[in-house]
Amino acid sequence: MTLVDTPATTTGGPSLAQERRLVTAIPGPRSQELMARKAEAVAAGVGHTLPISVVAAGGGVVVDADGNSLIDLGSGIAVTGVGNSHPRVVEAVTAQLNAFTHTCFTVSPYEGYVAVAEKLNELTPGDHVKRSALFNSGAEAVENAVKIARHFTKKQAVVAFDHAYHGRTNLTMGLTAKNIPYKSGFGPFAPEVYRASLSYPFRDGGLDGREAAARAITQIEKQIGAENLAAIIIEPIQGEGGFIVPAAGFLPALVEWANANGVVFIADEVQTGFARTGAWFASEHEGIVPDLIVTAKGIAGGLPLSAVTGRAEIMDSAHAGGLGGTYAGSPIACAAALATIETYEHEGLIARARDIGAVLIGRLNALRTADPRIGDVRGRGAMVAIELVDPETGAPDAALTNRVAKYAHEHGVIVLTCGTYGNVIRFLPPLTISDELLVDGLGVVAEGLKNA
Ligand code: PLZ
Repeated sequence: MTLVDTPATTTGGPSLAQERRLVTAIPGPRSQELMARKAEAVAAGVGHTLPISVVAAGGGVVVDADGNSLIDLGSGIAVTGVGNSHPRVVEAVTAQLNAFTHTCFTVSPYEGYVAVAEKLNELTPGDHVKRSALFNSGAEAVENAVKIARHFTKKQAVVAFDHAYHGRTNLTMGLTAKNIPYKSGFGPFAPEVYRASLSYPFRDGGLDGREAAARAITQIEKQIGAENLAAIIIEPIQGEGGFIVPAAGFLPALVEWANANGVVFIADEVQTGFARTGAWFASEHEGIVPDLIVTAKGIAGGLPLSAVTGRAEIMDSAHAGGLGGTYAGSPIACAAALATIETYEHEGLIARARDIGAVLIGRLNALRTADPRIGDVRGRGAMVAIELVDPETGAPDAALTNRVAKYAHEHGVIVLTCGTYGNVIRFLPPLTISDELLVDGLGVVAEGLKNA
């Protein structure tokens, strides 16, 4: 590979050339320069999957300062569902920037916030009366969902699940299962957080959904008691924990038990939400209606916004002034969200997520047939993963996973890993990616497996 001094691209969006193009090694010299500055300026705890210097992105590619164009199979962790710098989003944000940038919604309100709340109330599962409140990050919204559930129930305990990920703030670290890298040394964690067993079909010895739910419910009843339990929080498909799709019937049984026992059921759809899984929300695949639903990431085309949406009687239980935040529901993020939601609708991206899923599942299953190191292929829509194992023992193979990811990165494909055991490669492409790029990216991953 030759080192070419290509000028940086500065205009992103879908008009960017949709191609994998390597003009330097990855990371190239300019990226390395930035990483050297970064090491001197940024806290060492802030790490990177792929240490490049991004200058533009759009459609299905990310372009770096060296002129390399990489295939984006990560969407900045499931955020840019509509693609980076989507023209509708750029236009809406620009108009809002020119009108006003900030007032604080709890000081002097504006329409964008209310319009986003209306849209969320309409799109989320269930036809009951709903209310929404907006925040900045997924973790902040999870914290608020728990606050609201505690206020409503006058109870304190919260149950999260094995392999869960809910954020990096103190309460959400406590809800998160995995020690390294999220928790180690950062405690003590918030009290009254308990953990129950998940349904993990690849690793729980054939328990069906109802059986796995019965196991979790017994743990909850014996160790906590419904009379002390404010809320159950769960990702309908676990994200960071390994793209674990629970067995059919698991989620409905938990919802049924929560409803019958005065426990608020919170679906954390931060990663699964907004068209990603081939439905607006992953809860729909199991026909469940959460009491509260937490959204973020894909909601606003890359701008920071999150929300809690749920039953009016629960949401309205907090006293006036009990919910808020300086930037919560920023007018710019709200403008982006309205344009983003319109784009999902207008461009048929829910159906597109299902098509992407068919390509992913089809190709990955074909690979699996020929390669027993791929223990499992799973997911829904454009949220799909492979779990890599030792074919003899079924033990997780994190080293292989890292080699494959590294190969993909060096060959111009952004893939992310995840999983409690670090042995899962996940695919979360922007829903605006072309089939050509998707297939090319998967081909590189296949080569990586062959080479590893
Ligand atoms: N809930 C289900 O997936 C964020 C973590 C990135 P924030 N997942 C990506 C990292 O390494 O920090 C996430 C999630 C689920 C909550 C969150 C938290 O969302 O916007 O990162 O706070």
